[in-house]
Amino acid sequence: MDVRAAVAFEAGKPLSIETVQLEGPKAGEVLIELKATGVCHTDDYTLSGKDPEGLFPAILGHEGAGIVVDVGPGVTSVKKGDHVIPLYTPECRQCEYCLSRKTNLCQAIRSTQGQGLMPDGTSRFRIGNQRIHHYMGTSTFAQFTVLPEIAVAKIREDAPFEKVCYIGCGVTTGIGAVVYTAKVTPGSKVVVFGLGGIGLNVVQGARMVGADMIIGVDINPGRKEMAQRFGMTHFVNPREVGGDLVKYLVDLTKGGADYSFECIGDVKVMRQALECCHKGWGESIIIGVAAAGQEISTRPFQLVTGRVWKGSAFGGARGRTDVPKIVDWYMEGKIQIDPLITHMVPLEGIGETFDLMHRGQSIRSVVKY
Ligand code: NAD
Ligand code: DAO
Ligand code: ZN
Repeated sequence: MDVRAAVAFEAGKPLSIETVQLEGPKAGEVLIELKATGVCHTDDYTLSGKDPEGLFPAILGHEGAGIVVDVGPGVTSVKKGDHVIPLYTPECRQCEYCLSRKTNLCQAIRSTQGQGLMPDGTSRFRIGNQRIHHYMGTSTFAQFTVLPEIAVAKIREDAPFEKVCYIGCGVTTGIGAVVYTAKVTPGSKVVVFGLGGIGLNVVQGARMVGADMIIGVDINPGRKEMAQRFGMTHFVNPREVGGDLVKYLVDLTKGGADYSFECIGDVKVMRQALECCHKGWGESIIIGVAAAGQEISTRPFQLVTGRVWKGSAFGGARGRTDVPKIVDWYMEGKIQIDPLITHMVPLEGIGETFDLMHRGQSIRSVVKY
């Protein structure tokens, strides 16, 4: 079928709106009509050419929501008409990783997904004879996309697509890191470094689980008001702290954070996030993705004395199980999404959303199909 899509032909070049040909679903796969997609920093990172694993030409996008319009042979978990969120982290419930219950990093389709292909090793997108790669297994910058059924979460039908698409990445990454990775306990002292599309969701996750002190750290004072609305109790601008930021935060928390979250992707900040944690038990969760080749460091004694360094991908969420629950939390008013969606555009306006992101003027832009 012919599908309108924003195609990334080359690194560093703007996306181009094209008509592409999409082949239908094969065994175990579903065809989804996307209704909305968020535009995330990771799409921008890949488009910029800085992502060493970036493949071109490709259809980017990994934060979508839509409706199943066709299913291939053998599909049992979803049917035509179901509302779904595509998952860049699938959940097969059968691989060693899924069965371990220790990780959400299902490996069932990992190798082909990393090559920009469907599990049978082919791409379903092309323009004439030119193959177009899939991206993160989702390719949501297209009106229609094909995914394996293990990579779609079925959600309730009254949830608005243009809001819950954000649960496909940013919301789940932030809230999940609090709930599933760190398992933050009520009464905790939490420090969140970076109050963007991810960090604000960490803040609201911390509030949801009953943290007492939620300190937000950002060099952009413009983030303070929104973070307060999401539950931040104290704001710290590192540029206004006279001396050592770590000491300042340890003093503010009277001994150190129970949990800290790095939501920037800066290896120097990752060190500060670990070292502001409480001796003996403080845990620091790295969410930010640092540039290729970067390394983290600290004095090993920081770990010997009980601080814990962890990472979190997609908030540690098991997509098919946890994403529908997060949609419920939104629909029940337990979490907010609407204020974070600062811009909404048609597919033709997608280029502008990257400009807004570069200027730090948006938190999340959504393309509504
Ligand atoms: P964003 O740009 O919206 O937010 C980053 C914030 O950090 C901004 O408000 C900025 O002002 C602030 N900041 C920058 N440098 C700072 C510094 N030195 N000290 C304090 N604040 C600083 O980005 P985002 O969309 O929230 O994404 C954050 C990171 O999370 C990115 O690296 C992204 O790639 C990553 N990410 C990770 C996952 C995962 O599963 N682990 C998923 C999605 C995104
Ligand atoms: O299993 O090795 C693997 C792949 C894990 C991918 C996790 C991605 C998490 C962070 C990337 C940012 C997503 C928008
Ligand atoms: Zn699996």
